[in-house]
Amino acid sequence: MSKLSFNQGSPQFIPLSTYQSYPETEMLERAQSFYQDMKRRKTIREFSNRPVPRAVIETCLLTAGTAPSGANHQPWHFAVVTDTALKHKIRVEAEIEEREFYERRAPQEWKDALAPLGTDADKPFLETAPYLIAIFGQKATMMDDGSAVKNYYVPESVSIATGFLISALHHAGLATLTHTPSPMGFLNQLLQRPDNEKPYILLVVGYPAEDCMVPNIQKKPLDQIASFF
Ligand code: IYR
Repeated sequence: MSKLSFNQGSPQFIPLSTYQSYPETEMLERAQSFYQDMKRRKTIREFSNRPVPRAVIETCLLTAGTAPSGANHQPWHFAVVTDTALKHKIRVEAEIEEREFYERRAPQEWKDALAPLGTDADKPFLETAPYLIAIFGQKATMMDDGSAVKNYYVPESVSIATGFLISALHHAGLATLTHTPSPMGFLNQLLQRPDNEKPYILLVVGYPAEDCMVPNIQKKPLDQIASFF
């Protein structure tokens, strides 16, 4: 593929045939029922080892791939890990960073902020959960001919795609943890991703453990997260 063949050339438009409108009452019902469903989503840290069908993961990744992105460059890569030995290596590397974080790097203020979540440096879920999805952002897209096409708004694009992915997985009946070992450059090495890619999030995916507990934390009400003008 040449440099120009990526989203190339003058615009070509097609009719918007996929848009669906709803009567206002139905719109509100849909908005409310989606909110109720999304509100049930909780980040979990206790996973079951029950296997998850790969087709579900693949379909949710396709959903993530529908996210909007800067210049439609889709500057993301999802490295999906199920291999036991690889999960073990990821856990070992993540726990090295996490131990450093909790014992030395993190300022007290940060540790205080995390206290209600009950997190610590032990990350057994990195081996228990059936799927780990390492989400990379691509500073540039490498073309087949070896040239590089610069990408735009990479963190924004990757974050939106990750939101789609978390929502899709939740919708399918799976639970997630947006894990952020820091730094997580070890993921490039373990998952053979090139230097132009930066790992953003290690998404842990699976079913909750039988006796899964979650922190009793609340989301802010509308008047604290939005203003209308
Ligand atoms: N990466 C660490 C610390 C951590 C940081 C934030 I900000 C969180 O919301 C949760 C955890 C860990 O995963 O434990």
